[in-house]
Amino acid sequence: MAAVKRALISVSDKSGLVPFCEGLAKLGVSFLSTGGTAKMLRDAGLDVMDVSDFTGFPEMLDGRVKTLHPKVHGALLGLRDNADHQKQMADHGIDTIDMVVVNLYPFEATVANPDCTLEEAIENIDIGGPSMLRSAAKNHRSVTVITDPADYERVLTALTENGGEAPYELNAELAKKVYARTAAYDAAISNWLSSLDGQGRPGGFPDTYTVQFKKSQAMRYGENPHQNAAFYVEQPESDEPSLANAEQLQGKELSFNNIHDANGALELVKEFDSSPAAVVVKHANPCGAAQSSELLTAYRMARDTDPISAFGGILAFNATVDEVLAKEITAMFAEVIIAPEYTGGALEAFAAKKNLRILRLPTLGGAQKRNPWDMKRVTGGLLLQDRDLKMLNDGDLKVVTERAPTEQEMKDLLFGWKIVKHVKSNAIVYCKGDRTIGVGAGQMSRVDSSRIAVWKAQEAARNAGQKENPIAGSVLASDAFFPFRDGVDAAAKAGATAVIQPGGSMRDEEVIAAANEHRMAMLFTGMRHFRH
Ligand code: 93A
Repeated sequence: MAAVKRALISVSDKSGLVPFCEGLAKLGVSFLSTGGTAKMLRDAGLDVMDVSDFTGFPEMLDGRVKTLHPKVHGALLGLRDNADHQKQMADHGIDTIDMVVVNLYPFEATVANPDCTLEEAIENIDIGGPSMLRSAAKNHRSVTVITDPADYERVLTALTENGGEAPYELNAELAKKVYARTAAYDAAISNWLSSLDGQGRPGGFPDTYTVQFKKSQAMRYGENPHQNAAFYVEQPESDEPSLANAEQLQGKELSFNNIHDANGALELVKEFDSSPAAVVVKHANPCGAAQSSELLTAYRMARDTDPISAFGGILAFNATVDEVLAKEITAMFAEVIIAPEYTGGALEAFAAKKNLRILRLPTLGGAQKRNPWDMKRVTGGLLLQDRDLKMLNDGDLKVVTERAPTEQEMKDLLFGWKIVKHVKSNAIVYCKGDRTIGVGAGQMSRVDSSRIAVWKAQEAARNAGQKENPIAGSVLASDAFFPFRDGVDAAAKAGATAVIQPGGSMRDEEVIAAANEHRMAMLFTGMRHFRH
C-alpha cells in the first residue's frame, strides 16, 4: 500500500474535522472537498481543491449532484495493481483518491423531529455521500474510508506511525463500519418511507421494518450453558437508561439471564420517582417492591416480601445506595445491584464481594430518544408493539363499588397497580403500606396466581415468626379483569379490603356484587397490563 496523497472530504457533521485535516496536511495529504466543507477548511487556512475543479463539472441541482461523477468514482474504484484499470484511468484523466472522509446528511435526526415535512426529509436523503463511502469501502485495499469522527484520531496515529500509509487491517475495519453505517442509513429511510400514510404522514408501523443491532458483549453462554449468546445494542443507540448504557463498577461480567432480569428490575424501579424505592427481581418477576422515605427501609420491606426468592436476586434502587444499605445487601447473596449512585462507603462494602455486579445509571428518566417498539421474537417472525408505557390518569379510575377506597387503600391500590404491570401474567399482587405483601406470577389461571400470592405472603410471615395474617387489611392488584367472582371471594376470605383491576369482563356485575357483599372497595382502571 502507498502513502495517502489525496483525500476527499465531504461531511455534514463537521466536528473534529479541522484538527484532523491539519494533521493530514502535515503528512503531505492534499484535499478535495465540497461546498460547505471546503469553506470550513479554507477558513482554517488549509489548501483545498473544489471537487468541481477536480471533475470539471459544477455542483448543480441545489447540491443534489456534487460528487456523483466518474472522475470521483473511477478514482475510488480503480484497482491500483491492475494495468488495464490504470490505463483506462489515465486515458480519461482520472487521478486516484486514497482517502474518503464522509458523513451523511442527518436523515435520522431530521425525521426524529415530529414537525419535519416530507420535503425536508427527502432533501436529507444523502445520495452522493453513501455512494462515495461504498465505492471507497469496496476498494479498501487501497482506499481509507472514514465515516465516524470518532475514528479521526486513530487514523491519524496509524498514518503517522506508518510513514503516511494506512495498515490494511485498519482499512478493512473502517470499510466494515461503512457498510454497517450505509445499511443503517438506508434502513432508516426505508422504515420512514414505508411508515407514511396516504397523505405522506409518518407514524405507523412500516410495511417493512429493518433494524440494526451492534454486538456489545459476547457471553460465555445463553439462557442455558449449551446455548451460545451475545448482547446486541439497538442502533442508533437511545439515551434511555438501560442495560445498554449502564456503567458496571465491579463484579463478574453480566450473563444473559442477568441482563434479562436486570432489565425487568430497572423497568419496574423507573415507575417510582417521588420517594426512594427498592425492587427485588428473580427470573424477570418482582418478588418484592417497596417505597419509603428511607431507601434502607424500602429495601428491607421489598426483601422481606419473599426472602427465600430474594436470595440470588437482582436489586434495583432509584436513589443513592449508602454504606449501611450496602452492608445489609451483602449479608444476602445477590447477583446484580442497579442504582443511580453509590457512596464511597457503599462501594467499599461491595468490594469485599468480588463477583457482585454493581451497575450505575445516573438518571432513570428523562430520555430524549426512547427506544421505539417492544419486539417479541417468534419462530419465523417478529411481533412489534408499542411499549407498555401508558400511565394511569386521574380520569381513568372508576370506583365501581358501594364503598370507595379509603385514603390509605387508594395509595396502596395505585402502588400495586405499578407493580402488577411488571409481573408476568396472570399477575396478582397484594400490597399494604407502600410495599408488596405477596406476588403471584405467571400462572395459567388467575385464581391460581391469587392463591400463590396469598400462600407466599403467609409463608413469609410464618417464617418471620409473625402471628397475624399478613393479607389482613391489604389491597389486591390484578393485571387483567376477573373472569369470575371466585378471585374476589378468595381475596376477601384472605383478608384483602380493596381491589384494583381493569374491569371489562362479561361478568363485571357479578364481580362487583361479590365485592359489595364483602364490603370491599373496587377500582376499575380501564387499562390492562398483560405481560406474557
Ligand atoms: O445531495 S447529495 O446526495 N449529492 C452529492 O453528490 C453529494 N456529495 C456529497 N449529497 C452529497 N454529499 C454530501 O454533502 C455528503 O455526504 C456530506 O454529508 C455533505 C457535505 O456537504 P457540504 O460540504 O456542502 O457541507
